[in-house]
Amino acid sequence: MSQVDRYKPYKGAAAGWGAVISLTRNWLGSENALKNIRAMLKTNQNGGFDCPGCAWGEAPGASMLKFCENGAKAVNWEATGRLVDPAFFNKYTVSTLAEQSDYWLEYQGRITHPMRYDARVDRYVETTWDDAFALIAKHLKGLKSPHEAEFYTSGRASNEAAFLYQLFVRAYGTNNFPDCSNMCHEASAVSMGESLGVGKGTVVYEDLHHADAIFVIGQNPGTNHPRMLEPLREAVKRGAQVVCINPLKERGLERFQNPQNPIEMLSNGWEATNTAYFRPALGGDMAMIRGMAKFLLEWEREAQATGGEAVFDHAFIAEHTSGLDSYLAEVDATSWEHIVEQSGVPLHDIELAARMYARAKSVIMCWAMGLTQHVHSVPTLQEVINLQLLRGNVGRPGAGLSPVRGHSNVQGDRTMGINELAPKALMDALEKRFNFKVPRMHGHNTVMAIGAMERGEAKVFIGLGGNFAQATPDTPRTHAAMRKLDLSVHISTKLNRSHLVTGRDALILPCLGRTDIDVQAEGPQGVTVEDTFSMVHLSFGQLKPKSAHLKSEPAIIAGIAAATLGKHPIDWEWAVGDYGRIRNLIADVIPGFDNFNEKLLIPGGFHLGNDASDRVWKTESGKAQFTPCVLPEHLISEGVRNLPVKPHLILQTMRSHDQYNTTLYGLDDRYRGVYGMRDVVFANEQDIRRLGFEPGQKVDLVALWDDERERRVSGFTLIAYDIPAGQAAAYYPETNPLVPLESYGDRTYTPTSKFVAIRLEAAEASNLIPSSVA
Ligand SMILES: Nc1nc2c(c(=O)[nH]1)N[C@H]1C(S)=C(S)[C@@H](COP(=O)(O)OP(=O)(O)OC[C@H]3O[C@@H](n4cnc5c(=O)[nH]c(N)nc54)[C@H](O)[C@@H]3O)O[C@H]1N2
Ligand SMILES: Nc1nc2c(c(=O)[nH]1)N[C@H]1C(S)=C(S)[C@@H](COP(=O)(O)OP(=O)(O)OC[C@H]3O[C@@H](n4cnc5c(=O)[nH]c(N)nc54)[C@H](O)[C@@H]3O)O[C@H]1N2
Ligand SMILES: [Mo]
Repeated sequence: MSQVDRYKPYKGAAAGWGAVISLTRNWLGSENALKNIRAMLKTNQNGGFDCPGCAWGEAPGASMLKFCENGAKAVNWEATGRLVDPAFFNKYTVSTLAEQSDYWLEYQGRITHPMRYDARVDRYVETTWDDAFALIAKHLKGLKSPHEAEFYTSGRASNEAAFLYQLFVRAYGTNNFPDCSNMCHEASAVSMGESLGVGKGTVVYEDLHHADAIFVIGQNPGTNHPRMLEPLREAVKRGAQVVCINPLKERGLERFQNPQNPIEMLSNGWEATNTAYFRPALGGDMAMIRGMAKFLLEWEREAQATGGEAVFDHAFIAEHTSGLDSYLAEVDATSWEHIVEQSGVPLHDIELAARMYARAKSVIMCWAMGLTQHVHSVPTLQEVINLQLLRGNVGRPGAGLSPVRGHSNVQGDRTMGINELAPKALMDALEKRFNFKVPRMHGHNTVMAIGAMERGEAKVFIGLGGNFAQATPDTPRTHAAMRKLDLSVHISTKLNRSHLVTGRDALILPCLGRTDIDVQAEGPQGVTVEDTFSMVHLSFGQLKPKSAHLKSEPAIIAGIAAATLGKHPIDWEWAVGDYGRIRNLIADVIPGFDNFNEKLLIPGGFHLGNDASDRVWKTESGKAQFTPCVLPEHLISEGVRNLPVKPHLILQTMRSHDQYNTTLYGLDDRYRGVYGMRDVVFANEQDIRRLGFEPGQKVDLVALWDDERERRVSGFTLIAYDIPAGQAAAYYPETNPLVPLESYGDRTYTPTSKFVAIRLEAAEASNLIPSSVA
């Protein structure tokens, strides 16, 4: 392919024929095509397996085959016939493997045997499960304190695996649970927990059918939650409003950009439509939402003065909320100039958004990483909650708050207690049921765990899934920290970079995936997961495991636990013989899971319940809480500590269409018109020229931060793109070297992956290639 061909604006609709063609290419490239198609037919069906893609839920009673292009890619990727066996590891030293790309590493296939790193030959060599468990136990038992170990979890782990894992770790003696959630929806959990008493979404799938307006903020569902497009389309068709707030015009959402059914004329003559697309500054959402609230307040005061229809839901506010007055005082104190300047959205657009919001009886607010990966993500989300409370848009059909989760069971893992700061009630329940002293101190989150490794305080790392080395910020520094470990252990399906950033000892423990048949002592087992709507359901693998040496995640955890703790506090081997036994333990401890095994017989699973959606507020005040957060003074000076020089651009790091987090399925980003390459940076053509560069030129991106460390990625091609002035966008994980470990959200420790101040420098041997994407 010539370089010119690498940039082609995408003309088709999201999930149209382009998706089918890309899918077919993916399948035909697989050695297991037919089998995988058969497996696909069982995805998200009763008796089948839960899609290992995203956490989006199923429409209740859906009988049609439901899978999306990216879910199919996830299944196909896991179900590959290619194998990474001991012969493979014998062929390559770890240093040689480290020279390969992330794409190449995972493409090699499924890992077949437990492997142990042998530093003398710089290779992984085959080991036995017993030896692997004994090595882990030796290290764990040899630590001065249990807090010298870090237990990471990625959000694919099932409820059963997660529950056993946290039980083992707490019985061992620590709450060091860094997890992918720390880098993801932590801000949703913190803000909602504080304001509403529940750290999870308050809506269920059905609500989408009853909403008069759905706001999609900082989220790219066309790529990351493709099944969400369907209810959005359906909403527009029945006359509901879909409002997108996103600096990039994401394909899939773009259809919601153009006025479709003009409904009424606004007072000042603009046409109100039932779809609209607003493009804020990175991190400008809080100001935009504040502006909407300020308009509502103005209109409410007008209504009160003229005896018109109330804008606020006074009955709801009086009965269910607390803190309105101090919140409104804060709204009054926020100037329009500040709002417009910071949001990057013109005042009349903020007014239009407010009108659309106020016109809708029931509003659902959905969001993802565009809102959660900023310094001020918690106040931003509390502002979203404030707005919803003004009109009683919580705990009513068709209304609510919907943080759209990422990994297919990331929400369930938290429910099971994978939490460095778990609720007291959970700790009490564990202590009572299992009769051991549960540690109560704040454990390490992801950023803290890296710090502990860097200081040499953490000595053992165990990763239940994921790719810690690539998903985390400040890559070279994080890798150096990981290399200081005495032991690193990765429970994985596929080879990834984390396996190559070894401690003195290192193990790769290969596990069954979601698609694999899992047979234990009492026969084939299913696992459970919780989707973004708090629906819990069973998942049964369908494919014969690729190797007789694979163990399930629960079996691996049980093996580690038994070697380390014997039968304390449970007989681990007995528990994994039948996962129904683990579920009975869960039922004893975790609220909402009583009669767990019986409830799973309900087709489609059961809803966990959500106090806030029942208008029961488990907050400090016992009410839904208005929070008078102050708008940041300046985004840049707040977001970037002691900025040494003025940034050229603010960079967001995001996903392409052909990736699942650090897993790269391919090198295209079809909807953004990029083919065969990932080292690109999208910027506005005026910005590119203003900074003295040309589209197509290769540049280095240099992050600005107030320490001595140089943070640079090199040789990125500048793409002239439709992106607001002052902004840039590039792919994760390649740009993680630019995110300083110390740059994280207030109260969340979430790396600020959507707000990185950068300067551009001409790359050496600058190479001009044509590059313009619509
Ligand atoms: N196929 C596929 N599916 C996935 C994943 C995947 O990698 N591939 N990952 C899974 C995971 S773990 C997660 S968390 C989700 C992630 O799902 P998303 O959050 O959709 O993922 P990102 O690519 O990070 O996209 C962030 C979106 O927010 C916008 N944005 C960035 N900054 C701002 C801002 O300041 N304000 C606003 N309003 N918008 C902003 C970006 O333009 C982009 O559209 O997807 C899950 N599903
Ligand atoms: N710059 C930047 N950084 C980010 C983000 C961003 O937007 N920008 N997003 C953040 C977010 S939202 C998240 S969630 C994290 C993701 O962080 P992680 O969850 O750690 O990363 P993944 O890439 O999802 O993990 C992929 C690996 O999981 C393993 N795996 C796959 N399936 C299974 C399984 O069934 N069992 C087991 N045991 N292992 C399995 C495979 O070996 C694969 O290589 O990254 C975060 N990092
Ligand atoms: Mo995520």
